[in-house]
Order: sequence, then C-alpha cells, then structure tokens
Amino acid sequence: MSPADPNPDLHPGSVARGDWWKSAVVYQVYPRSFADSDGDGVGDLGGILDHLDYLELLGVDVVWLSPVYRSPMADNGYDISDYHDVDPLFGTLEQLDELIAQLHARDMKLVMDLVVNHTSSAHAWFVESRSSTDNPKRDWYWWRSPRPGHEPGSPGAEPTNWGSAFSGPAWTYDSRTGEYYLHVFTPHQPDLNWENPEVRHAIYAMMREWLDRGVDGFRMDVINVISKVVGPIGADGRVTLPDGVVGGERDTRWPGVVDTDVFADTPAFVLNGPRVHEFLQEMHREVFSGRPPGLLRVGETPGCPVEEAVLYTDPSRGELDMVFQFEHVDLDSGPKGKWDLRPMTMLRLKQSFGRWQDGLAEVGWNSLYLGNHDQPRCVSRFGSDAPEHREQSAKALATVLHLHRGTPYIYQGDELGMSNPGFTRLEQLRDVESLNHYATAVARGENPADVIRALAYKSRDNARVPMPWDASPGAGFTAGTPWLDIHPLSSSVNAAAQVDDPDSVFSHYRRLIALRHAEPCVAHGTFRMLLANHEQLYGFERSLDDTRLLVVANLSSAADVVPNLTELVAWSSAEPLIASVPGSSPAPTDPLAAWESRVLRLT
Ligand code: TEU
Repeated sequence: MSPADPNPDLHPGSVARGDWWKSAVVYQVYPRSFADSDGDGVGDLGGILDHLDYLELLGVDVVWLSPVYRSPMADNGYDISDYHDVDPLFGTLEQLDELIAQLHARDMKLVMDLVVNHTSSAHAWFVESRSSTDNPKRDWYWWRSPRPGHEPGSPGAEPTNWGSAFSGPAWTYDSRTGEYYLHVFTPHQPDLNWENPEVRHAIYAMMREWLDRGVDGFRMDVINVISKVVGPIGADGRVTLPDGVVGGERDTRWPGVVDTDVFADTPAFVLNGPRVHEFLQEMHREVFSGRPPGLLRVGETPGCPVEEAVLYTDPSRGELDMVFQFEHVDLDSGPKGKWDLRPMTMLRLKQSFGRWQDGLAEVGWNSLYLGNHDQPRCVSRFGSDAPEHREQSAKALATVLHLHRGTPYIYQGDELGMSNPGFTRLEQLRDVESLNHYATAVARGENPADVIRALAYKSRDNARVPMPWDASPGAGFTAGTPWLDIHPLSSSVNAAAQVDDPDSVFSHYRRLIALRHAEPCVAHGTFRMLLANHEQLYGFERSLDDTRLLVVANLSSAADVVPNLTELVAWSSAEPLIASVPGSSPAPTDPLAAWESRVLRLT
C-alpha cells in the first residue's frame, strides 16, 4: 500500500477477500427527500444524479438507496408492486442504470433496498393470490379462515390475535374469498409465505437480475421477519399459526407498536423465526455464491439480540455481512412501546454499544448507525438540538460512532447536523405509522396534545424532511411545493453553507471518513471501553499492531468535564488526530467542553 492510498481496503486484494466494507462508509439516500429534479415536490433519481459530486466530496464508499421500485407508496416505497421497474415518481430504469454507472465511475457502490418480507397488495403475485382459493399463487401469502364462531370481518374473527407493527390487527379480511391475509405492517403490505419454495426461488431470481444489472448488494428490509412460528398442519391442510397471550408484557425487542391490551405480542411469532437461518443460507447459495466476493449483504433485524447477530454475521455460515440491530433505538421506549417516551441516557447508550462491540469482537461484524429514515434525527435524540450545542453535538456523535469497530452508516442530512424540525400539528405529518398511531391513540382516549408531543420526538417524518441544499425558499430541494415542509433551519443549516467551511459538521464528517480510509486501526483494531461508568464522557481505545487510538467525547451539555486521569495518563504523549473544537490541539486529559470530542493516536 502506498502512503497516498486513500483506502487500502478498497484495493483489488481486499475486494477479492470480500470484506472491503470493513473500512467503508455507507450513505443512505431516502430518494423522496433527497433532491427533486422535476419540480413535483418529490425527490427523484435525477436529483440524486445531480448531487454525486457532493457524495464524492464527502468521501463515502457506498450509497444505499431506499426503494425506488414501482409502488402505490402506502409506505413510501416499502410496498413494492413491481420489483423489476422504477416508479415513475422517481424516474426511469435508464436513470437507475445511469446512477449505477456514474457511481462506479467514481469508485462508489450502489446497494439496493430489498423488501421481500412482504409485497404491495397491488403486486401481481398478490392480485393473483387473492383472486380465488385455488389460484396457484394462493399459498404465496398467508391466507387463513376466520376464527370459528365469529362473524367474518368483525373484530375478534381474525385467525390469530396478532397485532400489526403499524396499529390494528395483523390480519385483513378479504370478502371475495372469505379469508384473511397476514400483514405484519400495513394492510397494503401482505406478508409473503417463505415456507413456499416457489416464493423463495422467485425472490432469488429477482435478486440475481439486480446483481446482473450491476448493483453491489442489498440492504434487506426486516429480513429476520421472513420465517414465522408455525404449528402443525390444520384441518384445512395448511400449517396453523398460534395465538398468543393478550394483556401480557410487550416484547421490548420490537420497536414497532403492538397494543398488548388488545393484541398478543406478535414479535414472538415473527422475529428470528425457526427457519430464518436456513432461508438466508439458501439465499446465499442461490444468489451470491459463485459470484465474485464482496457483494454487500446487510440485514435489517429489529429485535435481534447480539447472540442471534453472531449467527447472522458469522462469515463461515454464509448468511449476512452485518445487521442493523435496534437495541439503542429502543432505549427511549417505555413498557408500552415506541410512543411511551423515556429519557435517552448516555450511560445506557454506552452500555448497549459496548455490549455489541464485545459480542461481535471475535465473530461477525457490526453496522453502526444513529439514524435512518425510520428514526428521529440523532442530534435531537442522542445529542442536543439547543442552538448553542447542535453543531458540536452532531460532531461528537459522529466521532463516537465512526470510531467504533463496524461499518458506519450516514443517514442523509446527518452530515449537516440536521435536527428534528419541531412538528406541532398533525397536518405536518405524512407517515402512515404516525397517522395510524394518532388515530388509534386519540380514539383510545389519549390527550391529542400529548400524542403530538410524542410524534414530534419520534415520528419517522422527522428524518424525512427534505434535504437542505441551500438557503433558498425550496432549500434547493425543489422548485415546486415539497411533499413535506422544508426544515425551519434550512436557511442556515444547508449543504452550500457547509461544504467549504473547514469547521462545519460536513467537514468533520469528511475527516472521520478519511481517517477510516487512511488508518487501518479504525476498521480493524480491537475495541476497549474506557470510563465505562462515567455519566458524561464516552471514551474508548482502539488497537492494531503498534497503533492505538483514543476517543474521548463529552456527550453532555456540561462544561469542562475532566476525564479520569488514571485511565488516560498513558496517553499524555498522544498526537491529536481529529478535534471537534476548531483550532484546538487538546491533550487527552484536558477538560472537555460541552459536546467536545477528540481522537488521538499513540504509535
Ligand atoms: O422497518 C422495519 C421496522 O422495524 C420499522 O417498522 C420500525 O419498527 C418502525 O419504523 C419504528 O417504529 C422497515 C423499513 O425500514 C420501514 O421504513 C418500513 O416501513 C418497514 O420495514 C416495512 O417495510
């Protein structure tokens, strides 16, 4: 490797080894909110093509593109009606080919979103499946008879008492054939029946087509939901699905909403199910093996404990490269779930991340994220969006995240330090999860103002507000009317204001990404937590051969926090690599200002 080599792990050698992604940084584009090139108020592929210089300047290696397939958009594209085409709202297949080519020309990769736990109810497979009980595709989805003794279609007649992740029952009655179909998400997202080998092989064929088209891997939506707990074959010749206990404890691993007063705890029946590893190994054989190594497979796995993540990501098992676990994004949820708000504490975040670092230290790999299109903005949640702290806390969070062992994911706008926009009215929201929750909670008698407050903190729309490119009224996002209001801070917090400013959040992200590329210890070093019980400071050490890195961050708004000397004294001669306070050259044991972070190297 030459000293000028920007990313040694992206060399042909490591691509051949297949684990180039250990030193890569992934950037998530949520196309609807990224950039609108045709003035209809919705982001599109043309908008992404217009901003590739920006991504190249940032230095990211991979773009993960949230779904652009044909879709009725009941869940903004996570309800796919045609896996083989681009929705006209986003552009054309030719533009997607152009995006693949342009990214490759810039040494970047494209990872597509793969949503195969469910399709849209408008997908041709489901249209066929629902047409009659003896249609050849009937068994491609989960159709079941109403509960005996109940009026079909009435509450309580559902085949099982499972709740959906987006409010209401997980079953919808279809009067045409007198049966219910299962949907863990909205009724517009019927679950595919992975028990049926025809379903699995149709999906694998579709995946092979995308790889043949040139994409570099997949982010697999709720991939640990594909295998359901099934009982013995019932009188109708189909496997039975069991009832759960109503009124029990919520399974805290499930980040979605399940009203356990009315429904059984669904996650127990759908998360990390009995055949999920078998299915993923089959997918590996059918789709990935026999191709050049290095295609990225990242699974989205809500409710995945670290022991299970080891199984998913152990390279010798041939399943996934890494998973998105949800433990840290559930730390501010109470016993009643996502909308039952609890304060997020730094200590619990540190304990959670620390456990995952230890759990995947020997086998497997972490994906590192603080936000995505389903989560509120990380600055507002784990940092501080008070005007005096927003930028510094954005930098501190990024420093801590990017220096962990694992592959960091940047959600669009986090590199600008975007905060939650401060929703105050239901009319400002569009997301199906938020709207359903409001309707159900208010109908249940909750105070509407309290429901709005919870939505303002946790609604998925917080992250879906358009990307601010400049200070113009449409934020450079659109020349038309944006589908979701422009962020109130867009006139000051925007890309144009930050790309050339060496002290900006954007420039800080650039330095972190460049460090990962240049310093093998960031990707490959071991991890050791320091200051484990400190309530303000997050500190850890990375170590590879003769290189040791020290990361210390004050993840609090308290000023002048002094690190514990005994743990850090060995670091007194360390060289500062990245400091979040402009122009500073801190020693490891200097007091840290509010949200100050530093990275030092000892060689
Ligand atoms: O998310 C899965 C998932 O667990 C989310 O539903 C999450 O629980 C919720 O946003 C938090 O309340 C994936 C996609 O990322 C999400 O956008 C989709 O809505 C969902 O699957 C269904 O496809």
